[in-house]
Amino acid sequence: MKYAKTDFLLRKILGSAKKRRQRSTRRATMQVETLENRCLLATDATLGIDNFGGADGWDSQDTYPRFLADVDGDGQDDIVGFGGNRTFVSLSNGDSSFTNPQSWIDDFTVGQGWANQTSAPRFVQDVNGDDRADIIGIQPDGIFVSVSLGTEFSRAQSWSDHFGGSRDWPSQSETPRMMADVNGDGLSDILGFGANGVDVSLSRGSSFTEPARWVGNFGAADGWNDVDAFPRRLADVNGDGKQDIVGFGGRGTLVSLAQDESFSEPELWIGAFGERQGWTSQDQYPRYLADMNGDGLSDIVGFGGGGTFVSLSTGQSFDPEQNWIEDFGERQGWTSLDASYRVVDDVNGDGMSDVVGFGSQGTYIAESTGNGLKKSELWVRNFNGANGWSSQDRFPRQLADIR
Ligand SMILES: [Ca+2]
Ligand SMILES: [Ca+2]
Ligand SMILES: [Ca+2]
Ligand SMILES: [Ca+2]
Repeated sequence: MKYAKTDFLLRKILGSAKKRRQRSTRRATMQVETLENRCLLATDATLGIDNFGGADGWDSQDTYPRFLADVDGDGQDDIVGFGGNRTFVSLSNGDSSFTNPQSWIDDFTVGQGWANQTSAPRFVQDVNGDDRADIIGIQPDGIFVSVSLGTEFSRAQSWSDHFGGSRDWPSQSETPRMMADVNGDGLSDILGFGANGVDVSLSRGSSFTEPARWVGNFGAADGWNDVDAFPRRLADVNGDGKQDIVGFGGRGTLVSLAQDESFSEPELWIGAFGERQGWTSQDQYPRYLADMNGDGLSDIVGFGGGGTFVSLSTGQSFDPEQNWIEDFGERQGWTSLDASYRVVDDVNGDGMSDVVGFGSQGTYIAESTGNGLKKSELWVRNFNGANGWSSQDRFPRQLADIR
């Protein structure tokens, strides 16, 4: 296993070296040799595995998912990363920095059988109402929860026998399951986007209720048959404290508002950010919902070819989209969500969401001003493909090049 990992990394490096052969065969060979030594060192050293293993590990959001969520309840979002064997937390200091990653639980990772987000999705949300985000993971036999104790996560416990792998819930790509507070009680609930509609299980603080059908739409039967082509998100777009469904469909962006134990029928809120407007893939052109201007209504943030586009919510529709920064887009080198993960969340606690990008050198942040985004800054040299190798001059860029 250790050597397989090393081999895999070396293959990637050799692939990179081949591309550059004409320019600098000798240098490429030397770098590969250096790497081989460092790889063997890293994989042989037991204590170092999680740190250095991250070096070749944090390269897929599907296998090693990273989240932003407030796990210590100070109002600032922290980084939670599911590594090879441990789940790490880097707390936000609120002053343009994060603490170094610390292991909060030896669970919910590849090492404990959570192979990837497609087959074993994990979420980081507050399900017990103490304002600290918890870990929720779905396995074939149901939903498991580890609540945050502020400095670590508790042992995993079963909260529901539903929504696991079965005929009805084969995978996250066919039948995505998500979390959001849809009844406004402060506890995050479970939603399953099934073939014929959306089922909801409400959190009761220590378990989830039996599932109920809230809307007969947003499933494969109504054309939502591809999670990458037609992403669906949950966010409170009208400011009533209940999170609503936002679907990026063929015609544009559709909204179903959360009501009393149901969702309204979908309505087109803007003819933009949809497949026909060129937003053909969530991996290539990711779209999120986040409150960018601090008015309590969630807005659309889309990473397109030319940078980051924002469409503010009025509570009844979305305003025309505007380019808030020429960064984090395809033409700036952010070619896919898998290779260069981006997320939108409030990392400095001012109520306006910021853009966080896991780039080639580390974690970049562009803070929102309410009507634009400041120039991006490097906040922490970690949680990225180059983690641990960044002291080598050119190597981190080579890792980014080969994807
Ligand atoms: Ca909690
Ligand atoms: Ca709730
Ligand atoms: Ca709402
Ligand atoms: Ca807003």
